[in-house]
Amino acid sequence: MKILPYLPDQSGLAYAVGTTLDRFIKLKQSDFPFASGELSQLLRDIGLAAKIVNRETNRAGLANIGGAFGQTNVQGEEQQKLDVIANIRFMRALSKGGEVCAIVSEEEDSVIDLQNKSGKYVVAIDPLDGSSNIDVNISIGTIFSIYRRRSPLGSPIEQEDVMQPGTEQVAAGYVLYGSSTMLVYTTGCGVNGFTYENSLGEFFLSHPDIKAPKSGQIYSVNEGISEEFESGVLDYISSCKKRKFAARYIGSLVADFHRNLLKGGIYLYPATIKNPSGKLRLLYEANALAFIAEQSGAMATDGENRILEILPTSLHQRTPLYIGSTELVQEVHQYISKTRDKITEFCH
Ligand code: AHM
Ligand code: MG
Repeated sequence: MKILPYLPDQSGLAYAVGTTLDRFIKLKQSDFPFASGELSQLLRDIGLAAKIVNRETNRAGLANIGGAFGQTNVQGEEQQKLDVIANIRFMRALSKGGEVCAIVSEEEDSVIDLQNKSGKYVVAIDPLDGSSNIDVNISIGTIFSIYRRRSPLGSPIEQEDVMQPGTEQVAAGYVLYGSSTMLVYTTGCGVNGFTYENSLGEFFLSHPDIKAPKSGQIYSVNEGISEEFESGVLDYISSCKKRKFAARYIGSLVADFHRNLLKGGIYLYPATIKNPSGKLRLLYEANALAFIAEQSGAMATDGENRILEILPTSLHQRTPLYIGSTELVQEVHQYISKTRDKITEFCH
């Protein structure tokens, strides 16, 4: 009889590809000094809600639950039924878990105080981003940021708990409901991506320690509204064209960001006449992706300032967003500052 010894994974990686999300989160808990497991549980709750939303998303066409719900959200945009479903699913998961005291959601006008006296964390979430793509079977996503509350445990929620700059995030991530479903997150110690295996109902580590390329050849912007962009941004877009960069724009921030994170590229959503502060929301869209970008070696700004350092002043605050490969974001800055300087000179 021939007996072979079992040879464990030789890859040298502390966390091998194929590790389940739950196990990975548990193993990683030791990265935080004094971790009591609540953040880990919160991340697992998000993972579970993501599985449920993934199921609903896959069924959207079949069950005829896509389409307008006939309500508008706080930004006056038409709410899709799946937005509502995703919001309910995440709210439920976050409130039942017991780790969260307050939630800021794109779909809710006000901060939701969960009246959970022992909840240490505040979550800002866009439960289903890119919602205009639901009905046409194109990738959509969930974006989340996690903060530690600042006011004492047990006391009512304060403004300071919610209005924290992105630098204070303890974790952030996104779920991409695409050709496969992925969950990508960071707790400030690198970025890891997990792919969902439908038949097993599990997320498995598929993209350990993601590092964004320093540069790239993709630019992602809604050029249909470019007449409303400032001239520095237009000059930059022309320079991308001269260099024959690929124009790739899905119109789902998570999907556009994810592609550029892996392949190298830049996503731009500048200020426009219609949206002078940009379209995207600081608290539950830009901050999370900026944290992930920086953790992977990429960069995120509003054209001038680091996204993570912007002090929020309102819940649904918008910001221009330039995010992606560091060299490309730095380039667009140069173009923007050149033309802004000229305008300042002219005014003096
Ligand atoms: P949403 O939160 O209503 O879905 O809007 C956010 C989306 C982003 O996912 C996407 O990058 C952007 O809006 C697209 O905007 P536009 O259609 O103006 O290009
Ligand atoms: Mg959104």
